[in-house]
Parts: sequence; C-alpha cells; structure tokens
Amino acid sequence: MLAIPMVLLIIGALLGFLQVLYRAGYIRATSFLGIEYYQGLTLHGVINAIVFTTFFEVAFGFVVLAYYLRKPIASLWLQLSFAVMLIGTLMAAFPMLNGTASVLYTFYPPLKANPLFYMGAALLIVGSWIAYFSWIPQYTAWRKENPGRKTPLAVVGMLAAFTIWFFCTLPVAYEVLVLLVPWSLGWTDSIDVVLARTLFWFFGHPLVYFWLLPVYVMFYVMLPKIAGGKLYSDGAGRLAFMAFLVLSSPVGLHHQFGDPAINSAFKWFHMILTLGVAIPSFMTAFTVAASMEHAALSRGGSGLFGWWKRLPYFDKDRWMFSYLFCGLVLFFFGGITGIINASGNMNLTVHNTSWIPAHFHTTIAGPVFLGFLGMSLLMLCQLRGVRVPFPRINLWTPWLWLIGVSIFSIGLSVSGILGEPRRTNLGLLYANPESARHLVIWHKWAVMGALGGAIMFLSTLFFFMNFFTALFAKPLEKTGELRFPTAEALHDETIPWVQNFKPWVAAMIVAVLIAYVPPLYEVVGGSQKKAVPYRPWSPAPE
Ligand code: HAS
Repeated sequence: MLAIPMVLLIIGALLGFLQVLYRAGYIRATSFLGIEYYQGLTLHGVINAIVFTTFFEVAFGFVVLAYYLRKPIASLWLQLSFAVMLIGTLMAAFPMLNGTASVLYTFYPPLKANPLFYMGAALLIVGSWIAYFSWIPQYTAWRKENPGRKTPLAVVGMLAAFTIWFFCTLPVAYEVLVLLVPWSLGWTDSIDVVLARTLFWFFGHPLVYFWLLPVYVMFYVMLPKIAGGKLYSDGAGRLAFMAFLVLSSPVGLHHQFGDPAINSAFKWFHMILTLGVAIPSFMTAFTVAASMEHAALSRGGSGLFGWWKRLPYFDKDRWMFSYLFCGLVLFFFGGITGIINASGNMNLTVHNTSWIPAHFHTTIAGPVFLGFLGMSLLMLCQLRGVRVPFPRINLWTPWLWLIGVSIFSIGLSVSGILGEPRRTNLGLLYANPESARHLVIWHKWAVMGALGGAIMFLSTLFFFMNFFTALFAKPLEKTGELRFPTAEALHDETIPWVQNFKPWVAAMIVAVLIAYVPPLYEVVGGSQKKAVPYRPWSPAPE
C-alpha cells in the first residue's frame, strides 16, 4: 500500500524540481520532457498533496488502530479500500497524463477536465471512507471491552483526522458529483464558479488538518519516546485533537478573501475562526517542546537553553527523531506565515503570489512530508524485518530537506512580497531576457528557489535509495514485527470532557452550520453569472 504512492512520488518530486527550473528561467518553453507546464504542475500537486498523503494515512490508520487497540488488521477492508483508491488514482492519472486534466490540484472551474479525472478523485475519497468506516466498529468494540480506560492517544488522533476528512469531503463530493461531472460530460453548459470554489475550500482547509494530525500523533506519542523522555501532558494532546474537530472546518473562506462574490462580514468571521485554529498548534508547540526538554534533562541536559544540546539530532539509531525534528523547525515558520495569510489585510498582499507555495512547503512539505516519509521507512523496515540500508544517508536526508525547503521558501517568500505570481510559467515571460515582460527584480529570489528545489530533489533521491532498497532487501528476521516507539505521559491527567468524541463532533457540526449556511445561502442566491468552460491552453472560452 505504501509502495505504489512512493513510485508515484518519484514523478511528483521530479515535476516539482522542473517547476523551480521554469520559475528561475532555466526552462523557457511551454513544455519539458513532453509534459506541458500546467500538466506537470497538476501532476505535482495531485500526486504529492492528494494521492501520496491519502494512501499513507489510510495505511498508517489501519496499522495504528490495530497496534494500539491490540486487534488484528481488518485486512478485507484494507484490501477493498486499497483497491477502490487504486482504481480512482488510475482513472484520474490517465487524463492527467494525456493532458486532458491540467486543472491543478484545486480543479477550479471554469478550467475543465476530462470527467474521468473527477470520477477518479471521487473514488479515491470513497476508498478512504471505507477505511474510516471499518475502524469505527473496532473502536466501539474496544471501548466496550475496556470500560473506563482512556482510548490510546494515537487512536484518538487518527480518528479525529478521519472524522475531519469524512465531514470535509462531503461538500467536495457535492461539487464533483453535482456540479463538475455533469458539466464535464456536457450535460450542463455552464457552471457557478463561486459556488464551486466555496465548496472546494469548505473541503480544502480542513484537508490540511487531515494531513497534519497523523504527524501530530507522531509528535505527541512517538517523538518524546524517541528523544528519550515522556509526553509532557496527555490531556493537552487530547484537547488539541478534539479542538481540531471543532476549529478546522469553519474557516475555508480565508482562501477567498480576494473573492468579490463573498460578503466581507463572512470573510471577517472566518478570519477570526482561523486565528482560533492556530491555538491547538500553539498548544502542540509548547507541549512538544516541554516533552523534548524533559527528554534532554533526563539525558543530562541542563540550563534554560543548554538542554537543546542533549537531543539526539544525529543519532543513527534514533533517526526518526531527525525526520520529526526537522519537520517541527519548518512548521515553526509555516505556522507564522499561516497566521500572516489569515490576517485579512495582509492576505491581500500575499494572495496568489509565490509567498503561498513558500507557506505550504513549510507545512505540508515540512512536518507532513517528513513525518510521512520517515514513518513509511520505519514501518517498511520493521514489517519486512530489514535494516535501513544506508543509515548515514538516511540520517542526513531530513536535514538536507530542511536546508532545501528553507532556501526555497525564503526565495519564494521574498519574491512573493515583491509581487511574483504563483502558478505562472515565469520562464516564458518575466524570467526570460528575450521577453518584453522580462523583470529582474524577482530573478535572484527565483534562483534561490531553484537552488532550494535542487537540494530538496536530491534529498528525496536519497530517501528513495533507502526506501526501495529496503523494499527489496533480504529480510534478516523471518517475520517482521511493528514496534511503534510509544511515550508514557509525565502528566497523565484524567479530563472526562476530552475523552469522548460525541460532544466535539456535535460542536463541529454546529460550528460548520453557523459558519457556512449564511455564505452558501448568499452564494446560491447570488447574481453572479455562470461561466462557460475554458481550457488551460486557450484564453478563449470553449
Ligand atoms: Fe495554510 C494556504 C492559513 C496551516 C497548507 N495552506 C495554504 C495552502 C496550503 C496550506 C496547501 O489564512 C495553499 C492552498 C492553495 O493552493 O491555494 N495555514 C493557515 C493557518 C495555519 C495554516 C492560520 N496550512 C497549514 C497547514 C497546512 C497548510 C498545517 C498543511 C499541512 N493557509 C492559511 C491561509 C491560506 C493558506 C489563510 C490562504 C492564503 C491565500 O491567500 O491563498 C495554522 O494552522 C498554523 C498554525 C501553526 C502554528 C505553528 C506551531 C508550531 C509548531 C512547531 C514548534 C517547533 C518546535 C521545534 C517546538 C501556530 C507545532 C523548535 C523550533 C525551532 C525553530 C528551533
């Protein structure tokens, strides 16, 4: 289940590297290696952000539930979920590869894709729902068998992630099945782009917490143990996961601050709620830092800052620490830039500029990507009973990634503030000295972006070396065994109201209704005209 998205990730990583080459003007063409610019950008976003993450999370979820609830993996459901997701991925891949679905990972209409793309995406989602629904009976059975015991924190985190995912995929399912598929099949001739965009972001922001929460599981449950200490507060972890249920969904309009069809009052309300969704992450920053401090002090560290020196940054037996720690460092900056984005008036400066990819490469390509890569290798090696094939290279992989993303993101952030647009083939115009639109102001930052991108690409190659060698290596043990590093809690508080999902899910539904019914009511009854389709390669409507 991990190998297929990993193979796709090779293509995704290569196409990401090509992006920085286009942006710095090293490629000055509409296509490269037979792949058109927007086709490559679509493949890069869909593979890395949607396909790889969903496959990993389903696999990790099955393993986490089985491991912590001490139940066998529901293998029939696992196979069914995998088969449906795979069919969906292949269906969506076909039009992306033949160039009839170059609509980027946000698939905003009036850009129009081959219907197979939308149907494939829908199947990928349905496959992940199958996994989620197979876990609920396992969880309820465990609760009945263990009355009064706290649900393992890792299970709470994974169930919170998939509950968010289930609810947030409902609006995008409506967008796909009711608006996009009939339109792309030619059954309707125009589409309400504002409604489609609003439904997409209703899904699109909670989606980022679906990506993030499995890594928070690693931060809370595994990192303290790997560092040699304990989780500072179990209650803080539970509260953070439950708070995400309520706060992650009613915020999507912060992606539409620049959308003239949405009322400013609704934007302001979502802005306030967005600042609220940063709170569980702030809590996580403090709890994880306190857990690392506890670990460092137990290893002989001392002083207000001196303890930082005692963490196992370059310990090849605790290599997973480096993956998680480098992710934390990147997320420190991803969080700050996120709060800048969320502040309505500052957003108007950075929206649709290269600042935005800089932000999301320190979030999804920061903690999420590093956590998922590290955990994939850890699970693969343990389950196959093999050692990490190139331990030194593996130890350096996340540090190299950290350096690459930092250089890349500084370049893109500065040029973003200077107005450089995102999602633009700069090599054809602004980064091309032969073009009348050539602009030097962004050049050195774009070159910095390319340098960072090259280092990131090298880091992924190092990772693939280890992953694929481990995949085919001869096992040392007959049967592999999974041993997740699991931290005890230093403060194991019993707080009944963070131990039950039901009130939090109810609060989540109420929050979503309050935040979304008024804007959707206004958008549906709005006077905006419906749009006719465009193809990415033509400025004229079909
Ligand atoms: Fe975001 C756009 C706001 C978090 C992903 N975001 C995006 C896009 C993506 C994305 C993919 O308000 C682009 C979408 C597109 O294609 O158009 N984002 C936020 C806010 C947060 C946030 C307020 N984003 C994420 C996460 C993502 C993600 C997580 C993926 C996983 N984002 C926005 C906004 C936009 C946006 C606007 C729209 C912009 C526009 O105009 O288009 C918050 O959740 C962030 C809270 C995080 C923190 C940080 C806590 C820090 C921790 C690390 C501590 C480190 C330690 C180690 C202890 C408060 C946990 C020591 C550290 C050292 C440095 C030594």
